[in-house]
This record gives sequence, structure tokens and C-alpha cells, in this order.
Amino acid sequence: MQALKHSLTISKDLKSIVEKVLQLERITDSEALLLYERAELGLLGSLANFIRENKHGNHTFFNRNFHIEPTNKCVFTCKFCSYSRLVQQEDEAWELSEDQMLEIVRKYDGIPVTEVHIVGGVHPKMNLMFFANVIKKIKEIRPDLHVKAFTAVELEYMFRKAKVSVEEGLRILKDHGMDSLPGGGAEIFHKEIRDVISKDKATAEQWLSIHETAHRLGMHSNATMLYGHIENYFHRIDHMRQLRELQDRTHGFNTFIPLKFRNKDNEMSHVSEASIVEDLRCYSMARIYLDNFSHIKAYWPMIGKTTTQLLLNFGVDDVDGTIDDSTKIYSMAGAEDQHPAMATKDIVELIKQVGRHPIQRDTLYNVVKDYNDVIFEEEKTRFYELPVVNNN
Ligand code: V47
Ligand code: SF4
Repeated sequence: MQALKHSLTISKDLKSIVEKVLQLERITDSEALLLYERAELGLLGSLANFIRENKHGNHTFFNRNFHIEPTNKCVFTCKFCSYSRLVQQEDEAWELSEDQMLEIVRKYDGIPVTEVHIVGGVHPKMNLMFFANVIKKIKEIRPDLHVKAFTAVELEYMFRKAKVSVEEGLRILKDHGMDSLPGGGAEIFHKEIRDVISKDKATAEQWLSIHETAHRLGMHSNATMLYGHIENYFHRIDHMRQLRELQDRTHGFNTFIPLKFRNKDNEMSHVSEASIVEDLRCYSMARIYLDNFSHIKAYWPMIGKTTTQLLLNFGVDDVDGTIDDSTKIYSMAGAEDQHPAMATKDIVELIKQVGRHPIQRDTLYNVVKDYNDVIFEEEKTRFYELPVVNNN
């Protein structure tokens, strides 16, 4: 720690804040804002990496999962969304039947995935009991699969339509086999921004209350933040403050996932995307500020594989999963990877290439398998095929 402190050039006004971070003390909102505004990438990255290594050493987590996106038809009209189609629209729209969703699950027979992630548009006809029954049938096919399903936005609409309270709705889904909630729909909580980018869907208060209720019922969840559009640093800190406060009360969040705004084919295409430096700064600040979150995740289909590798030195300890080309949210919004899928071997290699230690986890971060010393058949072949270098 002393060495790190001496190797950093720190302006006077930031010294006490840096001192606090290095003592693993919580920083206040105003300290976070000052740090965000004044600190250079090198300083933020060093601090974030210090915290990351303090929590996890070299370990870097990934899971083996796939997504089901039941529909991209949506009653809401978020301006940043490239994926949704209006309910009556036909072009590039889809709507999966129960059988089609179960067929996707059956495709993974014998493949050791541990999680299915179910998120989509908000379709008025796909109601609470429709989804509760789909989940029940998924569990009948694959009882060991962890079902992480529905953003708070989808849930708020489903419960309102079914005229049940948040608690009743969550209990129904839990009783049918839902295990946890993904982090989507959070966007930016501050009203000034939310009213512009996603005016008609669940409010910040509703998002937070659904997650708090889920935590109290024993379900874990994730949290996200859509950054790099019209918000500023103040809005990001304000967003993270509300998550940090909720986490203090429940300890129910597994991970925090900053989601980079992508600008292709949506109503905010005129807004430029954040630079890579800003991406690294954003993840670093998340790691520094959210002291009560165990994990910070880079979702590689959205941020890209190379930036994901960089981020493993800027606070990130988790790279999500193999995905298996089962999501369209980011490819439709302009992410580089148009068919996001990585074999376990590729994800392990991505992590090892930057000197980190790959660990397969389940949704709740239990260790499934340590991959550090695993040599894949393909790797072995490549290794043995290397020309023998004669040093004489
Ligand atoms: O809420 C939509 C985002 C989210 C764009 O919990 C966009 O493990 C960038 O929440 N540019 C849904 N982002 C996806 C999501 C998620 C993804 C991966 C893992 C987990 C998890 C959750 O996608 C939405 C919104 O914030 N989004 N459009 C866009 N143009
Ligand atoms: Fe619908 Fe979600 Fe897209 Fe908003 S972000 S329009 S809620 S699919």
C-alpha cells in the first residue's frame, strides 16, 4: 500500500480521499464526485485495482449460461433502445411461444450450463402466470438450472396487470422456480435523466422497491447503470448512492454492471458513445465507490472483449458468461460482436491472457471449477505443435 501511495502523483485536494480509499474506508458522495472530476485514469485505475485485488486477488469469475429473450415487442419507448419493436410492429420483431422457450432449454441437455437469463421486451399478452408456468416447466426439464429472470421493469408491468402487490407477484414467481433477478431496467435513477431517456417505464423508486422486496424474500439480484449518454458524473454517483444504501440494508445484490450506451439505430443515435478512457474511469469509480458490492462485472457482449480484458485491471473481477449467441440486445445497438458466444476455452483464454486466474462460478458466486491449471485439448495440441527452438 505504501509503495502504491508513493508511486502515485496526487494533487493536494485528493490526498485525503486517496488515503481513505487505501485504508478501505467508505468515501462520501462529494469525495467521489471530486475524485471523478479531478483524478486521472492512472490514479483511478490504481485505486480500483487495489480494491479489486484486496477483495479477490487475481481471481476472475465467469459463468456458463445462456439467454432466452421471449420477445422484443415492448409497450415502452425508451429512447436508447435499438432492440424493442412496438407491439403491432412486424419488422425484426419476435415473440416466442412456451414451446419455443422450452426447446431452447432442451438444446442444453447434457451441457453443463448453470444459469438461464430471461429478459425481453414488455409484451402485454405475456403475463405473470404465463411466465410463472414457463419457469415451472424449465425447472421440470432442468431442475439444477438457476433461473435469473425479468428486470424490475418487466416485473412492475406484470404485477400491475395481474393486480398483485410486488411481494405477492415475487412470491408467485419464486414458488414456480425463479431464483434471482437480473439488473436491467435501472438506467439512470435521477429524474432529470430518467424522464428524458425512459419516461414511461418503472420509476427509480419502483425499481429499488422491487429489488428490496426480492432481497427480503431471499432472492438475490444484480444492479446495472446505463452510462455514457446525457448523464454526467453527478447523476452516476447519485445512481450508485441509491444502490449502496439499498445494499447496506439488504446485502442482496450480487454484482454491479455498468452498461455502456451504444448508439446504433435508436432515438439517441445523435449522442456519441463514451471513449474507452471514460469506460475505464466509469468502472474504476464504481469499484471505488461501491465498497459493499463484492463484484463488478464487465458484460463482454456489450463492452467488447478487448475492453473487457483491460477492465480486469480497472476494478472488474467478473466477465459474465459464455452466452452462446442467445442475446440480441447489444448486437442490435451496434456492439462489435454480432453473434456473442464464447466457448469456455475462449473465456478462460481471455482471462489468462491478461495474467488473471479464471474461476467458473454459479450465479451466486459459488466456485464451480478452477480453470487456472486446466489445459484444453486444443491448447495442448497447439503447444505441442510449436516448433522446437534450438538454443545451441
Ligand atoms: O436495462 C438497452 C440496456 C439492459 C441499450 O443482470 C442498452 O447479469 C446500451 O440488464 N446501449 C438490459 N445498453 C440488459 C441487462 C443485463 C445484461 C447482462 C447481464 C445482466 C445481469 C443484465 O440493457 C437495459 C438497458 O440498460 N440497454 N439498450 C443500448 N442501446
Ligand atoms: Fe422496452 Fe426494455 Fe427497450 Fe425500454 S429498454 S423499450 S423497457 S425493451
